[in-house]
Amino acid sequence: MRVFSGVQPTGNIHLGNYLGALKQFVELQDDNECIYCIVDLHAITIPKDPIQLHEHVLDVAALYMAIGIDPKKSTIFVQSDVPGHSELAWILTCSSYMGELSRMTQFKDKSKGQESAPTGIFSYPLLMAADILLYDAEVVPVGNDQKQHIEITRDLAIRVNNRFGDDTFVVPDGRFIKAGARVMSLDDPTSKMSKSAESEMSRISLLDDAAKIKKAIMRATTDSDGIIKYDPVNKPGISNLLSIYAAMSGESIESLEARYAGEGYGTLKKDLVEVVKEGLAPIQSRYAEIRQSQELIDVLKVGAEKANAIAEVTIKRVKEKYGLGIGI
Ligand code: AQP
Repeated sequence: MRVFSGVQPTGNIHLGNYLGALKQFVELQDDNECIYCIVDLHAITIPKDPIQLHEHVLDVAALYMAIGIDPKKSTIFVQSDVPGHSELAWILTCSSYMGELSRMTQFKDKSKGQESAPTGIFSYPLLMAADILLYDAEVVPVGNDQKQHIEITRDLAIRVNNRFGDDTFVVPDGRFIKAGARVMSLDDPTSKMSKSAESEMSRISLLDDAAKIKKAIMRATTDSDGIIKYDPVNKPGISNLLSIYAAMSGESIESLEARYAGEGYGTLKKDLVEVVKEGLAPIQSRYAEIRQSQELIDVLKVGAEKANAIAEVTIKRVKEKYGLGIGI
């Protein structure tokens, strides 16, 4: 299977990104042809400091490798190094409707309260659809928050295929995992953990030190009944901690509920601190080795060459279908 996914270089990758998406990236690379992108064009939908953006691109690339994405097995590259993403996004824009884009919940959330929302936030799903369709990807491992964007990608592919033939685009499927598919904010478990949330205590980044991990988990919002039970509707805080615990340790939520029955939240939180620290320690030490290395730049250059080679074939095919260019 051809697998494609990406992460925005908008800050340090957190447990939500890791458990919802990145862990799957690693699992999939042994039996599939995997293409993993750092989606910097998506990051500029909200203005970014250029020097910081560049650093974040390298941070994410180094984290990809630190969590176990092996450049010998998977292609790792930066989105803006492959012009086909922008080209296909425009072509898809011309096959899309304002109505379907206006219905995207992420657009509604991100534009809330703004008199005039940036166009990039509105057309973001078209660039994401282009990212996926450019590589004829069959499988897209993502967190639950991207379900709607996968749906619109499928709709666009089917619409264009109905017009020009089924050999135009591969219609992709999303791949969502159970535990960790939607990690919630630690200080407000009714909203998702996010890189751009103001409060540092809302998330654990993969590079956080032991003291920050402890502080964020011990302060995590829970309820007052003291019962350790997975019930995301009525007990979102403790349910979030249980699902992080399960995803990081591999132990099932049911087994955790049984093991901690009758214990206080403090005991569960203390143990979770250790589980998270142990899980992140090897990632952090590998990251420190890779981040300043020449190997990182070499991997991204080779990755861009490989990605461009695939993208150019798709762009040529799609342009022919639409009657664009003179076929050079
Ligand atoms: N809280 C989450 N739980 C599970 N999965 C999540 N993902 C993001 N947040 C959670 C998944 O991580 C992958 C990469 O996400 P992204 O960086 O491309 O964009 P995002 O979804 O917008 O992530 P953030 O952290 O919320 O970034 P900001 O704050 O910059 O918008 C995706 O597969 C996503 O599903």
